[in-house]
Amino acid sequence: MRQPPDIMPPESLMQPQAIRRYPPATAPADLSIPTAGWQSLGNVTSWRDTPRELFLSCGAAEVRLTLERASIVRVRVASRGEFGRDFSWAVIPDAAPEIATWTVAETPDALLVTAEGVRVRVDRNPCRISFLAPDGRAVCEETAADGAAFNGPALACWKRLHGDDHCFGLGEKAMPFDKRGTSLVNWNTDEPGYEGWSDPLYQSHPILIVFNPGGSYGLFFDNAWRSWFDLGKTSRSAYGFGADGGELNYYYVPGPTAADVMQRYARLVGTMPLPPLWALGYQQSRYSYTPHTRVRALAAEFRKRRVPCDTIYLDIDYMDGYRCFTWHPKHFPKPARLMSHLAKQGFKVVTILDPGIKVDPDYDVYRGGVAGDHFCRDENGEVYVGKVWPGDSAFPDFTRAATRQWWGSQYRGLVDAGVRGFWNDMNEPADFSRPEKTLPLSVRFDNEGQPADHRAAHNVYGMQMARATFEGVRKLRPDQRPFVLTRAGYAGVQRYAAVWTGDNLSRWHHLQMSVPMMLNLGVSGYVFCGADIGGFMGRPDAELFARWLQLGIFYPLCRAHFVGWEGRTEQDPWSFGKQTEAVNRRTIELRYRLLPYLYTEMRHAAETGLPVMRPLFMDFPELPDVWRVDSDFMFGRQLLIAPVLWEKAETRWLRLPPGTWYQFDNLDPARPAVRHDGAVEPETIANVPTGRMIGRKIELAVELGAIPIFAKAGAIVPMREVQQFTDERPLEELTLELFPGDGRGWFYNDDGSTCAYRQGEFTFEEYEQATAADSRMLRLAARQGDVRFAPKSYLLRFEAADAAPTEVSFNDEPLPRKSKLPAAGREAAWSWLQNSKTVVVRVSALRPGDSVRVRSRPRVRSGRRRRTRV
Ligand code: MIG
Repeated sequence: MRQPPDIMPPESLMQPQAIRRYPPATAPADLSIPTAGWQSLGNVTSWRDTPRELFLSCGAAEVRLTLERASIVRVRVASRGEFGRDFSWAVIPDAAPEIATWTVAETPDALLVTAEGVRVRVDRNPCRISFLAPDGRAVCEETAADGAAFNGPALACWKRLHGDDHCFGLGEKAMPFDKRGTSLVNWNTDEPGYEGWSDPLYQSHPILIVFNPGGSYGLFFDNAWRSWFDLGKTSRSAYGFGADGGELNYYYVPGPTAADVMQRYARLVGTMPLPPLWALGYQQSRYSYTPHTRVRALAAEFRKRRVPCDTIYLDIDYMDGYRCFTWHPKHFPKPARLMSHLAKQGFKVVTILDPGIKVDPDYDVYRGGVAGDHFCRDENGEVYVGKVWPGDSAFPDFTRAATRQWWGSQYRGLVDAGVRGFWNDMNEPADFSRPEKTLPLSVRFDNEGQPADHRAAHNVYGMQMARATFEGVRKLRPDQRPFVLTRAGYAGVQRYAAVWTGDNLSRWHHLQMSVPMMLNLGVSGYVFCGADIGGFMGRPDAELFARWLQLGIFYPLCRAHFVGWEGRTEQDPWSFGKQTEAVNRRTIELRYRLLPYLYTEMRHAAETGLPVMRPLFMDFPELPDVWRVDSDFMFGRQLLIAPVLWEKAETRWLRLPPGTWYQFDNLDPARPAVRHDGAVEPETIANVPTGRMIGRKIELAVELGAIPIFAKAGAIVPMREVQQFTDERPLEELTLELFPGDGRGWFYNDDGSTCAYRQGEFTFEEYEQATAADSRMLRLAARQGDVRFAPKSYLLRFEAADAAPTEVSFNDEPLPRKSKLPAAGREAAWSWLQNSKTVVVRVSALRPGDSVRVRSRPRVRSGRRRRTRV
């Protein structure tokens, strides 16, 4: 076997790979690197350990294992024995360093590493690394045919797949929900009008979640070069990952549940910061709303028609010749005046920026960029000039700290004008002048002080632009939470920005596809995401837009956006006629009614890293074939959504997960909640124990206005009245939707926009619900924080009641029954709503420990004991 001796260790120390596998050949031609053949790691020739590390020598190659935070094990392999700089764009410093240690035991064939929560077996001949559960069960193994492999600068690693492993995560992918059997590439790409299977797209998240009903794990390949994953495509029983260069550097993230994996991964790369409340309202966008009179008219239309909306986006045409940080002098002559006019009506404006800076000596940002040496240079040291919207453009080097600071400070004008949010587009980075759609690979980057070419910097470019924006805006308005939206990113970008899934199409299958895309973004740690509602390119009809909106109110980022070519229908909620206008209004109103719940769940996500829009396999791993469910999902911890994703659908069927569920379409208070039994575990089928759940198929009628929603038994869902924008009125009364069963629920509240919540200026309430044969009880179990943000009154809605109760009591004191409830703030009272089968109770401020009980039989008085049956 011939190899260039300068890059490969002596042949005797490396083994040719028993099974040869190659990265998928989907790369543009100039990305392929001449290779000398793949070779895998040879035998362990020596080793030593410390309380948290294990060093292995395999001839000239070196392997390092480290015990990281949260029982995560890191593996680094240097084929020539030399590790480069230990640096990551994704991994954050450990906020709470643990002092966990491991022990290493030696056998003739292997080294056995034991730590809390994880075990590792290193086979010595040849060197192969397997991960085991604490009970010794093999979770993620390497056989002699697998393991680390090198080919010149290219590197790879292969591991076993079990028959019942399923592959999720990997961020933004237009691939099937379960990615087993596919291969895919991470190379941020501007892909307008992508389709199912288009790959790669705008973002790179090399975090794989291997779901197995018996125990899941994660594999984070922290390498920002062009990378690939082959998930059982080349070989049905193995998966591999690799990159064109950089280091073989990955993290094994133990489960056992998928949620455990996500929480541990969040410890590594961080979570999204809590967004401002307004960013959770409905957002309206168009390419572009211009001139300013049109923006004013749009805003007025929302308020006149009483369609709630918080945010209007200004796309590239607001700028002067697409020069970043400028305004078009004719179309937007007085931006500050426009902003304050809109702010008075409750609108927040988000403006777009692209990285390409127009080459124009009369343009101060260009001049400043040249003076500060902020632009990327080609291999000859000249500023690289590509082509984007402004024509000839230079590209700031966001991998350089000084450039990020400079960029961040440029936002002053926009911030001062009253712009509230910042949209970063085209930051793959896109370059129209090149066939490969991005800068040449030879372009140089600072790479955080270790100069490298575009191959090393490409996948983090967008992330670092978003970071520069986030950090800059935070500095300019230190008391306000920034809102940044980015198109490109790399693992960890969730710390700086929300993401939308780029240029989708106004087609039914794009609506369908957006669900698995969001779910996989969510399990990849990217909580705050959305797709362009209605589709960006093409034109939806009334039905598609209405259905898309009905799904879109459950995207954490709820934004309608489209290309607005003149003379074609707009994509506003009222653009499709009177009938769907009413439907769309009700749909958006539901989002606003749900805000207390959504905000609470977003806060939970910001703390834990767990997604808000979550796949059923997360909560119900035991449900058969749950890895296939890519159209139903949990919205937060209490609600299951079964969106209607098919044209002209009259019915919608689904299988409910285990437990009892209450169908409460549109969360419509006027209608009764309908009880359904979910999947059950039959003891036997034909006398053979199955150990498997049987899902019950149910079929629902879904007229155009219907949004099928199911609350799980015991669910407690905090809601409020409709507002036209999120900060129209402070929350006075909180509604708690209560469904029979035992359960817990939560409510989080704060000022909605500043960072004071970090100093304890928030209220967090935990409720507890218990249901017995003849009574239902709701209790405020605990309250944390500042009572200032607690509700002044509560409207408790005990849904799905059989009949009018005989008594409703507050802390055991009976409350008066009224045919109509008194206004909030008056006396506490209850009422029975026959049509919706609801017991409504209004009480004023609750203190921890306070409870409300609904009885359907006369109370057993104290003194008289109930007979216990023997
Ligand atoms: O080359 O700014 O994905 O949302 O409207 C197209 C214009 C540039 C692509 C973005 C899209 C945006 C559009 N942009």
